[in-house]
Amino acid sequence: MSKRIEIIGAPTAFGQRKLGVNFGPDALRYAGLIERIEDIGHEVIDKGNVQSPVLDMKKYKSEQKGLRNLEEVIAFSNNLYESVNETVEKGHFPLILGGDHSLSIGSIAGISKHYENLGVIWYDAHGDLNTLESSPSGNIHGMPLRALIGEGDEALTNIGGYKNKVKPENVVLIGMRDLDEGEKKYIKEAGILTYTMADIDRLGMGQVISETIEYLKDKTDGIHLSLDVDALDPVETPGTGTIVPGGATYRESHLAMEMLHESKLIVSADLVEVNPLIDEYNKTARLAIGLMGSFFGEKLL
Ligand code: 4U7
Ligand code: MN
Ligand code: MN
Ligand code: MN
Repeated sequence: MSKRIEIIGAPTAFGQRKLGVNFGPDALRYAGLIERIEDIGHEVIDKGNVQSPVLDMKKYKSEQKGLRNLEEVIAFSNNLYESVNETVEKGHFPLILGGDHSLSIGSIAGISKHYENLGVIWYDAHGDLNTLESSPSGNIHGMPLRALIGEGDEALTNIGGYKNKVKPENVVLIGMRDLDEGEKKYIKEAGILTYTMADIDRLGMGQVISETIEYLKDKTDGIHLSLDVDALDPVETPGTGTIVPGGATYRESHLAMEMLHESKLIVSADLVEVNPLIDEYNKTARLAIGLMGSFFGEKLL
């Protein structure tokens, strides 16, 4: 079944402190993302990049108290929300290219509006479940999932004019290996289904993805994939701002993408945290487009 996929570039670096992640969307385009998906037989429309507020270098580099670059993150989230919302209204598949992971606040706001029970698969080394109080950094890219669940700064939880975009029981975390203390506590309290790297070692990625699909398929009316490239081992994806050793392998990640494709349950995706300025000749973007190949149904034979 071929799809109409709309690519939405989300060139934001405001959620963290390493410039260059805002060039992620173009790094992915230049590595051949669009051709790769078209060759599978899908129709691809590139909507270009969402408008970003101007980045004031002095402010960006300064020490800030509280939520870093909050105003810019809010402005950017509103713009992205509008674009994603429009794509879903047209019935097309939104593929959002990041940009740091704070963009999911806007992207999922635009998607969840159209679903009663959106499932979310968070493929990441991190839970991104901090609030300002639990965050060791103040960086909003460590907080999007918690904001989407409805906790944290009022402006962030209310993007799109509504709250509680995602229910904790509709979330699955995969690839976890760097959770802050507050996040661990919250995961247990909220009962979020979590597969750490240790779980992946023991069960195997195939079992992890089967269980994930089984867990979400009847209680959700669509599933969003949020793919942070730091879920993979830094050997595969060095070009990302917050690397953590011991990640998912190349083959494990392809297997995950192939199985998600076969499930036919995924309605939208973010591909985030690609930073070409700290990469090795765009290696991370090249790996990521291979993953998108598997995710959209490319076959080896
Ligand atoms: B990413 C961190 F403290 N938890 O909050 C934080 F370890 O989107 C990292 O997953 C967050 O890359 C990483 O700053 C956010 C840190
Ligand atoms: Mn993340
Ligand atoms: Mn991460
Ligand atoms: Mn990261």
